[in-house]
Amino acid sequence: MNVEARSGAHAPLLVRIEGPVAHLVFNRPDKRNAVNDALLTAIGRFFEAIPDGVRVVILSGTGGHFSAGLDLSEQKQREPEQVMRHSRGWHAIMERMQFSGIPVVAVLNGAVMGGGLEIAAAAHVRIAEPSAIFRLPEGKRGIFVGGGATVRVGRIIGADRMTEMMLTGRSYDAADGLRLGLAHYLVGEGEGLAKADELAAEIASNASLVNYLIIQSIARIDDMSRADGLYAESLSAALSQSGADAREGLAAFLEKRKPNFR
Ligand code: 1HE
Repeated sequence: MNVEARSGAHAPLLVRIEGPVAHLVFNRPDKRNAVNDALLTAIGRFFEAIPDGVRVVILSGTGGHFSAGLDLSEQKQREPEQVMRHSRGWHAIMERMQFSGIPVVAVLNGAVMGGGLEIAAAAHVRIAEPSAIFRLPEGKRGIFVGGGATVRVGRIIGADRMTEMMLTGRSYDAADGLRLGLAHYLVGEGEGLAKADELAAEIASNASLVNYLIIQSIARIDDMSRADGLYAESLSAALSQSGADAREGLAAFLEKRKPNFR
């Protein structure tokens, strides 16, 4: 299905489905894929009702940039209540993306800044190209982050490093991003989508319940006490190891063949 045809080539978000993989492409190249309300809403709508058969999502941006963050031209003077509601709207959509149960792979190049980095941090697998620049420029714009960075970016690079990053407005390049965990892979320029396709095929071949549990359980257990985390791990193990997929995985290993999961 090609939703692009339905929503028009100028839609802020292009959606293309190829077998089990949905490609979501930020499509505001003239604005460096800055996230306006229309783009954010389109991302939210997709994750609210992921089409049947989709097992992995790949996020990327057109025009050599992932995203330059919040569209600052839409940010007229706002009352505290409006800012609060807007930020909570970002949180709701980022949560939906992180916890939909469908793994998300992000291809990062050019600007991965502000809200763009917040979106990337809600993805589960991040591939950087050498042009990627990671930055939280909010402090330099006279504002604080509001799209989930304190929780997600802070967990990836640590609260201490995020504090310094915001205070100084520094940029990290792709090699830094790999070292710090902002990216899991660093590939050549223009090679990110091919790597994403390769990883998506690998991820899609897992049992969908196991992908679901990996996504749901690990991040939540990270929020729990040690005792609660271990208990939740056992529950997740019990859920996964009693089903048909576990039988198939075990049988395939013993029969020296590839498993064929649901
Ligand atoms: C934008 C935006 C934007 C570009 N909102 N319009 N994010 C930032 O503070 C990053 C702001 N952007 C930049 O620092 C630079 O644009 C880039 C380093 C990303 C790219 O530089 P460059 O030289 O390739 O492009 P440019 O000429 O700066 O920008 C091209 C156009 O995109 C230009 O518009 P034009 O009409 O003059 O052509 C820019 O105005 C426009 N553009 N970035 C609006 N962000 C949930 S809270 C999250 C809070 C945040 O994310 S704050 C961080 C915002």
